[in-house]
Amino acid sequence: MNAFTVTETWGHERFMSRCLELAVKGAGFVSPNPMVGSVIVCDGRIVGEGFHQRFGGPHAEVNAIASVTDQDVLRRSTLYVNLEPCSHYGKTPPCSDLIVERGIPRVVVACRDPHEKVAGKGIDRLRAAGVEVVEGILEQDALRLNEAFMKSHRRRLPFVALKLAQTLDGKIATANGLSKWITGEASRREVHLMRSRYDAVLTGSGTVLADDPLLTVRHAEGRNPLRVVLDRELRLPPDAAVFGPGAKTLLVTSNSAGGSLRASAFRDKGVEITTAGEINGSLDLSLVLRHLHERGVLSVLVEAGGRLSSSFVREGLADKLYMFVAPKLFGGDGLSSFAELGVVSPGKPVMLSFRETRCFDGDIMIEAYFT
Ligand code: AOF
Ligand code: ZN
Repeated sequence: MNAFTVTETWGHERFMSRCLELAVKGAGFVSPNPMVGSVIVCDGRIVGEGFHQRFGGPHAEVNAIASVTDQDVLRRSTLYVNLEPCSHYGKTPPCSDLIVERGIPRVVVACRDPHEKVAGKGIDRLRAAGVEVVEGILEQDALRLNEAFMKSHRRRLPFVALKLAQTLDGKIATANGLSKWITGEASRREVHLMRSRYDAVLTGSGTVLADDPLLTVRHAEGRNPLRVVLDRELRLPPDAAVFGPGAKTLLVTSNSAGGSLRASAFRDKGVEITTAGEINGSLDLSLVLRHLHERGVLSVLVEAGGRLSSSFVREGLADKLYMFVAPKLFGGDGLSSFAELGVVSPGKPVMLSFRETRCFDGDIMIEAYFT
């Protein structure tokens, strides 16, 4: 690489990171669409910006282009965007057509769009019209930003993150099952922010019985996710907090319990009930996830105990872990954050890769990916 291209790549990265910064402003508002930001650069300066603000609204490129009033400037500009411009008629017309119409000569893209109606066609459309397209700038960051959107389109399953709060010696509760509150207030605020950015938050009947959580967003700004409760035997009382008002709740139970008289008490409260088959005496988690995918859920935050969290890991359904760690010890009689993972050899553990650590007052949060 000569000095000129090094400088040029650095310039591309600087403008693309601004796109990513803008895109994040849509977090919690655009799903099931992706978070997208766009900037327009003329003579080395940003002359226009835009991002996708809410589901069904104009795309980032449309907003960025609209922010530039001088049409001659567009004909000399480069448009940066973290996702390939679209080529299809969805809720809005194709952005690649708009770019061509406005005579923008160059487009810099971070990553391709996995949406089956786009998938490379947006870039082809631009190139066919003579627009220069540079690809792959900050690609990994862009893929990570829209990890839920990417997985949903590629695998037809939601992105699954597990959130656990444990002591330094890996315990999520004392021996009698009590767990409130292991981590402090700052950690809890962060969890509420996370909830607002996930489409669904999922828990099991054990956690509802032990903690009676609301699973809504209260200590942060943002919308409530869909609450999903797994209760195979329908043993939960309909007056548990998670079935109350404030957010929608989906109760998943076994085929046999779903038709029972008890189920109607939940329906009367406005709780939606769906059934799933069982595997070895537990609800089939991949069926649950497929059902959530079909109803447009891109991402699921699992806030459950050691058993359900472990099932997601054992079945290879977990993508990410947020582990909050408090500087406390509960000792060997406490309950472990993960149970029964089936690891028998230290040479064959469940492997993760650390992504980031953050501090929340006295606690640490480790973000890691299952590999
Ligand atoms: C967005 N915002 O900034 C970009 C998107 O139904 P539509 O017309 O809103 O199209 C949604 C698809 O368009 C979306 O799934 C993605 O493939 C593509 N690009 N979408 O919502 C944007 N650039
Ligand atoms: Zn578009």
